[in-house]
Amino acid sequence: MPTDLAPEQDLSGRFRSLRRIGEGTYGVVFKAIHVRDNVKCALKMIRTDRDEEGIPSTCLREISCIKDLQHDNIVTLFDIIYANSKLYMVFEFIDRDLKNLMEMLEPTGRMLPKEYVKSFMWQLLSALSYCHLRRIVHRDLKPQNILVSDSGVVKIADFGLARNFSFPSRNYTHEVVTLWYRPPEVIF
Ligand code: INR
Repeated sequence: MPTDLAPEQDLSGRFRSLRRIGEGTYGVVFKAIHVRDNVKCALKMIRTDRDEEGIPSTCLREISCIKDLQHDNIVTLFDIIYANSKLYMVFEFIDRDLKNLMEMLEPTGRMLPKEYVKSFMWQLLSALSYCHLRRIVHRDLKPQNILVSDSGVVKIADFGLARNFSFPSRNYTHEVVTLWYRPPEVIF
């Protein structure tokens, strides 16, 4: 698939793209290696040459939300690179998400031990509390957006639908949040 090679071609040898790992709210995510530092990272590629001119507002919103968030349980944005009409967000890499973990456990019939559930929950709530104190709402928390490291550290990703609510607005769209995870009051 040609798109799998895109980061390699566009980033002039700085990154070696390994595989496609997912699709964010917009843009494709690749696992890649920063060649010089030999560090694994997640490259989120955003096309900016489609129909609109410039960088999509959703993307600017995501960057402005996440760039100031520094917390052990929020995925770190290392860098932003603009090359060949594409914007790349360079993130720290984590091997799996909570959806993968649940899918691994399901066929075994085992459940995530209670201690893990408690620990994941604590980490998630501490990340959320950190966001909310800075008046950032994520608005799309779901297993795909919760990354889980080998050592059991949980990190929230994909701030593509996040909003800063420091300026109260009546204009929040209701169609936010993946259908399955929408609260009843939003569905009604
Ligand atoms: C994995 C993803 C591992 N790591 C999916 C994934 C499956 C298995 O999306 C991911 C990311 C990662 C990821 O390691 N770092 C980031 C995703 C995103 C940001 S985002 C950073 O914002 O959801 O696209």
